[in-house]
Amino acid sequence: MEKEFIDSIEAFVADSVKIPDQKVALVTSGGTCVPLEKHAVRYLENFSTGRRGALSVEQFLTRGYKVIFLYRDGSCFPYLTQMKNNQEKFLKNLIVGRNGRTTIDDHNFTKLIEEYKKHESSLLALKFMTLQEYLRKLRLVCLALQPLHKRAAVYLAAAVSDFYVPDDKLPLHKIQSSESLALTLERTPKMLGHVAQQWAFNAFVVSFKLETDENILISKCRLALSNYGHQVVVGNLLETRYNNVIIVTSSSVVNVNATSENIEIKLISQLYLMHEQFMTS
Ligand code: PAZ
Repeated sequence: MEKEFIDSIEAFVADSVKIPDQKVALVTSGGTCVPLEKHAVRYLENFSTGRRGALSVEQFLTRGYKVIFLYRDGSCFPYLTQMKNNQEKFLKNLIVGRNGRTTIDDHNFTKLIEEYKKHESSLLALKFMTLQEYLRKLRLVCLALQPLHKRAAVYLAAAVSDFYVPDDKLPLHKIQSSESLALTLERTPKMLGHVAQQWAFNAFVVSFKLETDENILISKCRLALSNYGHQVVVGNLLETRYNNVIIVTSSSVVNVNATSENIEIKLISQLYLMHEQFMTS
Protein backbone atom coordinates (compact mmCIF):
# COMPACT_ATOMS: atom_id res chain seq x y z
CA MET A 1 0.00 0.00 0.00
CA GLU A 2 2.69 2.44 1.13
CA LYS A 3 4.99 1.23 -1.66
CA GLU A 4 2.27 1.67 -4.30
CA PHE A 5 1.60 5.16 -3.00
CA ILE A 6 5.28 6.16 -3.14
CA ASP A 7 5.74 4.54 -6.56
CA SER A 8 2.84 6.48 -8.06
CA ILE A 9 4.21 9.82 -6.82
CA GLU A 10 7.79 9.05 -7.84
CA ALA A 11 6.66 8.01 -11.34
CA PHE A 12 4.62 11.22 -11.69
CA VAL A 13 7.58 13.35 -10.57
CA ALA A 14 10.09 11.42 -12.72
CA ASP A 15 7.93 12.08 -15.82
CA SER A 16 7.76 15.77 -14.92
CA VAL A 17 11.51 16.13 -14.29
CA LYS A 18 12.17 14.97 -17.86
CA ILE A 19 10.08 17.78 -19.37
CA PRO A 20 12.13 20.99 -19.59
CA ASP A 21 10.76 23.75 -17.33
CA GLN A 22 7.82 21.62 -16.20
CA LYS A 23 6.47 22.89 -12.89
CA VAL A 24 4.62 20.72 -10.40
CA ALA A 25 2.31 21.96 -7.64
CA LEU A 26 1.30 19.98 -4.60
CA VAL A 27 -2.12 21.28 -3.53
CA THR A 28 -3.50 20.12 -0.19
CA SER A 29 -7.20 20.58 0.39
CA GLY A 30 -10.07 19.84 2.76
CA GLY A 31 -10.13 19.29 6.50
CA THR A 32 -8.47 16.59 8.56
CA CYS A 33 -10.38 14.49 11.07
CA VAL A 34 -9.09 13.24 14.39
CA PRO A 35 -10.57 9.98 15.68
CA LEU A 36 -11.67 9.94 19.33
CA GLU A 37 -11.80 6.15 19.57
CA LYS A 38 -9.72 3.33 18.03
CA HIS A 39 -12.86 1.76 16.58
CA ALA A 40 -13.87 5.26 15.71
CA VAL A 41 -17.46 6.42 15.80
CA ARG A 42 -16.68 10.00 16.70
CA TYR A 43 -14.23 12.44 15.17
CA LEU A 44 -13.00 15.98 15.67
CA GLU A 45 -13.38 17.73 12.31
CA ASN A 46 -11.62 20.77 10.88
CA PHE A 47 -13.94 22.82 8.75
CA SER A 48 -13.13 23.02 5.04
CA THR A 49 -15.24 22.26 1.99
CA GLY A 50 -12.18 21.85 -0.21
CA ARG A 51 -13.49 24.42 -2.68
CA ARG A 52 -10.37 26.62 -2.44
CA GLY A 53 -8.10 23.68 -3.15
CA ALA A 54 -10.19 22.27 -5.99
CA LEU A 55 -10.54 25.61 -7.82
CA SER A 56 -6.85 26.35 -7.29
CA VAL A 57 -5.94 23.04 -8.94
CA GLU A 58 -7.91 24.09 -12.02
CA GLN A 59 -5.94 27.34 -12.16
CA PHE A 60 -2.55 25.64 -11.77
CA LEU A 61 -3.45 23.18 -14.55
CA THR A 62 -4.57 26.02 -16.83
CA ARG A 63 -1.17 27.64 -16.32
CA GLY A 64 0.69 24.51 -17.40
CA TYR A 65 1.55 23.00 -14.02
CA LYS A 66 1.23 19.32 -13.30
CA VAL A 67 -0.59 18.91 -10.00
CA ILE A 68 -0.55 16.47 -7.11
CA PHE A 69 -3.84 16.98 -5.31
CA LEU A 70 -3.82 15.67 -1.73
CA TYR A 71 -7.44 16.02 -0.66
CA ARG A 72 -9.84 14.97 2.03
CA ASP A 73 -11.92 12.06 0.80
CA GLY A 74 -15.38 13.36 -0.13
CA SER A 75 -14.41 17.05 -0.30
CA CYS A 76 -14.54 19.18 -3.48
CA PHE A 77 -12.78 17.88 -6.58
CA PRO A 78 -11.49 19.98 -9.51
CA TYR A 79 -14.06 20.52 -12.29
CA LEU A 80 -16.67 18.57 -10.32
CA THR A 81 -17.07 21.32 -7.75
CA GLN A 82 -19.05 23.52 -10.07
CA MET A 83 -21.21 20.57 -11.09
CA LYS A 84 -21.72 19.50 -7.49
CA ASN A 85 -23.29 22.86 -6.71
CA ASN A 86 -25.79 22.12 -9.49
CA GLN A 87 -26.31 18.40 -9.04
CA GLU A 88 -30.03 18.48 -9.81
CA LYS A 89 -29.47 20.46 -12.98
CA PHE A 90 -26.68 18.07 -13.97
CA LEU A 91 -28.94 15.01 -13.63
CA LYS A 92 -31.84 16.70 -15.42
CA ASN A 93 -29.62 17.47 -18.39
CA LEU A 94 -28.36 13.94 -18.85
CA ILE A 95 -29.61 12.32 -22.02
CA VAL A 96 -29.43 8.56 -22.61
CA GLY A 97 -29.26 7.93 -26.35
CA ARG A 98 -30.65 4.93 -28.28
CA ASN A 99 -27.18 3.37 -28.22
CA GLY A 100 -27.25 3.49 -24.42
CA ARG A 101 -24.56 6.19 -24.21
CA THR A 102 -25.10 9.07 -21.85
CA THR A 103 -24.41 12.63 -22.95
CA ILE A 104 -25.15 15.94 -21.31
CA ASP A 105 -27.18 18.73 -22.87
CA ASP A 106 -25.65 21.74 -21.14
CA HIS A 107 -22.84 23.84 -22.55
CA ASN A 108 -21.27 24.66 -19.16
CA PHE A 109 -21.15 21.08 -18.00
CA THR A 110 -19.77 19.92 -21.36
CA LYS A 111 -17.03 22.55 -21.13
CA LEU A 112 -16.06 21.41 -17.65
CA ILE A 113 -15.88 17.78 -18.72
CA GLU A 114 -13.74 18.75 -21.71
CA GLU A 115 -11.41 20.76 -19.47
CA TYR A 116 -11.06 17.79 -17.13
CA LYS A 117 -10.30 15.42 -19.99
CA LYS A 118 -7.72 17.86 -21.34
CA HIS A 119 -5.83 18.01 -18.04
CA GLU A 120 -6.53 14.55 -16.63
CA SER A 121 -3.04 13.18 -17.32
CA SER A 122 -1.45 16.16 -15.53
CA LEU A 123 -3.33 15.48 -12.33
CA LEU A 124 -2.48 12.95 -9.63
CA ALA A 125 -5.22 12.83 -6.99
CA LEU A 126 -4.46 11.31 -3.58
CA LYS A 127 -6.91 11.05 -0.67
CA PHE A 128 -6.61 11.41 3.08
CA MET A 129 -9.06 11.20 5.97
CA THR A 130 -7.31 11.51 9.33
CA LEU A 131 -4.70 13.96 10.58
CA GLN A 132 -2.11 11.20 10.85
CA GLU A 133 -2.75 10.03 7.29
CA TYR A 134 -2.51 13.61 6.01
CA LEU A 135 0.83 14.26 7.70
CA ARG A 136 2.31 10.95 6.58
CA LYS A 137 1.28 11.53 2.96
CA LEU A 138 2.31 15.19 3.00
CA ARG A 139 5.84 14.20 4.02
CA LEU A 140 6.10 11.50 1.34
CA VAL A 141 4.90 13.80 -1.44
CA CYS A 142 7.19 16.66 -0.36
CA LEU A 143 10.22 14.33 -0.29
CA ALA A 144 9.33 12.99 -3.73
CA LEU A 145 9.20 16.54 -5.13
CA GLN A 146 12.82 17.30 -4.22
CA PRO A 147 14.32 16.36 -7.64
CA LEU A 148 12.27 19.19 -9.18
CA HIS A 149 14.14 21.77 -7.07
CA LYS A 150 12.63 25.23 -7.52
CA ARG A 151 10.16 24.00 -10.11
CA ALA A 152 8.04 22.52 -7.31
CA ALA A 153 5.37 24.56 -5.53
CA VAL A 154 3.76 23.42 -2.29
CA TYR A 155 0.36 25.03 -1.71
CA LEU A 156 -1.04 24.10 1.68
CA ALA A 157 -4.75 24.98 1.63
CA ALA A 158 -5.90 22.03 3.78
CA ALA A 159 -7.34 22.81 7.20
CA VAL A 160 -5.24 20.78 9.61
CA SER A 161 -6.20 20.08 13.19
CA ASP A 162 -4.03 21.75 15.83
CA PHE A 163 -5.09 19.11 18.35
CA TYR A 164 -5.26 15.34 18.47
CA VAL A 165 -5.50 12.35 20.79
CA PRO A 166 -2.31 10.22 20.67
CA ASP A 167 -2.83 6.56 19.75
CA ASP A 168 -1.89 5.24 23.20
CA LYS A 169 -4.54 7.46 24.83
CA LEU A 170 -7.40 6.47 22.52
CA PRO A 171 -10.12 4.28 24.07
CA LEU A 172 -10.51 1.04 22.12
CA HIS A 173 -14.30 1.10 21.86
CA LYS A 174 -17.05 3.64 21.42
CA ILE A 175 -17.13 6.09 24.35
CA GLN A 176 -20.31 5.45 26.33
CA SER A 177 -22.77 8.26 26.94
CA SER A 178 -23.60 7.29 30.51
CA GLU A 179 -21.28 10.04 31.82
CA SER A 180 -20.26 13.47 30.64
CA LEU A 181 -17.13 13.51 28.54
CA ALA A 182 -13.92 15.44 29.28
CA LEU A 183 -11.46 15.36 26.40
CA THR A 184 -7.75 16.01 26.73
CA LEU A 185 -6.23 16.90 23.40
CA GLU A 186 -2.54 17.28 22.68
CA ARG A 187 -1.08 19.89 20.38
CA THR A 188 -0.22 18.66 16.91
CA PRO A 189 3.50 19.21 16.25
CA LYS A 190 3.90 22.14 13.83
CA MET A 191 4.69 20.60 10.46
CA LEU A 192 5.23 23.75 8.42
CA GLY A 193 8.82 24.06 9.66
CA HIS A 194 9.54 20.51 8.49
CA VAL A 195 7.97 21.21 5.10
CA ALA A 196 9.84 24.47 4.54
CA GLN A 197 13.21 23.53 6.05
CA GLN A 198 13.53 19.83 5.29
CA TRP A 199 10.96 17.91 3.26
CA ALA A 200 10.44 20.56 0.55
CA PHE A 201 13.39 22.81 1.41
CA ASN A 202 14.07 23.73 -2.22
CA ALA A 203 10.45 24.32 -3.29
CA PHE A 204 8.27 27.44 -3.43
CA VAL A 205 6.12 27.05 -0.32
CA VAL A 206 2.76 28.78 0.18
CA SER A 207 0.89 28.22 3.43
CA PHE A 208 -2.58 29.43 4.40
CA LYS A 209 -3.75 31.10 7.57
CA LEU A 210 -7.44 31.05 8.44
CA GLU A 211 -8.71 33.36 11.17
CA THR A 212 -12.08 34.67 12.33
CA ASP A 213 -10.72 37.87 13.96
CA GLU A 214 -9.51 40.31 11.31
CA ASN A 215 -7.43 42.23 13.85
CA ILE A 216 -4.91 39.43 14.15
CA LEU A 217 -4.81 38.15 10.57
CA ILE A 218 -1.80 40.06 9.22
CA SER A 219 0.28 39.61 12.35
CA LYS A 220 -0.41 35.85 12.38
CA CYS A 221 0.64 35.61 8.72
CA ARG A 222 3.87 37.53 9.42
CA LEU A 223 4.57 35.37 12.44
CA ALA A 224 4.22 32.20 10.37
CA LEU A 225 6.67 33.59 7.80
CA SER A 226 9.24 34.52 10.40
CA ASN A 227 8.85 31.21 12.27
CA TYR A 228 9.13 28.92 9.27
CA GLY A 229 11.10 30.96 6.71
CA HIS A 230 9.03 29.98 3.68
CA GLN A 231 7.99 32.21 0.79
CA VAL A 232 4.30 33.14 1.13
CA VAL A 233 1.38 33.05 3.55
CA VAL A 234 -2.12 33.56 2.17
CA GLY A 235 -4.39 34.96 4.88
CA ASN A 236 -8.17 34.73 4.87
CA LEU A 237 -11.15 35.21 7.16
CA LEU A 238 -13.77 32.49 7.40
CA GLU A 239 -16.75 34.62 6.35
CA THR A 240 -15.10 36.46 3.47
CA ARG A 241 -12.65 33.85 2.23
CA TYR A 242 -14.10 33.71 -1.28
CA ASN A 243 -14.05 37.50 -1.73
CA ASN A 244 -10.84 38.64 -0.04
CA VAL A 245 -7.46 37.14 0.67
CA ILE A 246 -4.13 38.73 1.50
CA ILE A 247 -0.83 37.55 0.06
CA VAL A 248 1.88 38.14 2.64
CA THR A 249 5.61 37.86 1.95
CA SER A 250 8.60 39.08 3.97
CA SER A 251 8.49 42.39 2.05
CA SER A 252 4.82 42.96 1.10
CA VAL A 253 1.13 42.54 1.82
CA VAL A 254 -1.08 42.41 -1.26
CA ASN A 255 -4.89 42.44 -1.07
CA VAL A 256 -6.72 40.30 -3.58
CA ASN A 257 -10.44 40.91 -4.00
CA ALA A 258 -13.04 39.27 -6.18
CA THR A 259 -16.79 39.61 -6.45
CA SER A 260 -18.11 37.95 -9.59
CA GLU A 261 -15.30 35.60 -10.59
CA ASN A 262 -13.59 32.93 -8.52
CA ILE A 263 -10.90 34.55 -6.39
CA GLU A 264 -8.56 31.63 -7.14
CA ILE A 265 -8.10 33.01 -10.68
CA LYS A 266 -6.47 36.17 -9.31
CA LEU A 267 -4.73 34.41 -6.45
CA ILE A 268 -3.03 31.80 -8.60
CA SER A 269 -2.04 34.32 -11.27
CA GLN A 270 -0.21 36.34 -8.59
CA LEU A 271 1.43 33.24 -7.15
CA TYR A 272 2.40 32.12 -10.64
CA LEU A 273 4.44 35.32 -11.08
CA MET A 274 6.00 34.95 -7.64
CA HIS A 275 6.99 31.36 -8.39
CA GLU A 276 8.59 32.49 -11.68
CA GLN A 277 10.60 35.10 -9.77
CA PHE A 278 11.56 32.54 -7.13
CA MET A 279 12.88 30.19 -9.83
CA THR A 280 15.18 32.86 -11.26
CA SER A 281 16.39 34.11 -7.88
O1 PAZ B 1 -11.99 24.63 1.84
P1 PAZ B 1 -12.76 25.92 1.84
O2 PAZ B 1 -12.86 26.49 0.44
O3 PAZ B 1 -14.10 25.78 2.50
O4 PAZ B 1 -11.96 26.96 2.73
C1 PAZ B 1 -10.62 27.26 2.43
C2 PAZ B 1 -9.77 27.39 3.68
C3 PAZ B 1 -10.35 28.45 4.58
C4 PAZ B 1 -9.75 26.06 4.43
C5 PAZ B 1 -8.33 27.80 3.23
O5 PAZ B 1 -8.37 28.99 2.51
C6 PAZ B 1 -7.39 27.96 4.42
O6 PAZ B 1 -7.25 29.01 4.99
N1 PAZ B 1 -6.69 26.86 4.80
C7 PAZ B 1 -5.82 26.83 5.98
C8 PAZ B 1 -6.63 26.70 7.21
C9 PAZ B 1 -5.80 26.81 8.49
O7 PAZ B 1 -5.36 27.89 8.88
O8 PAZ B 1 -5.61 25.74 9.08
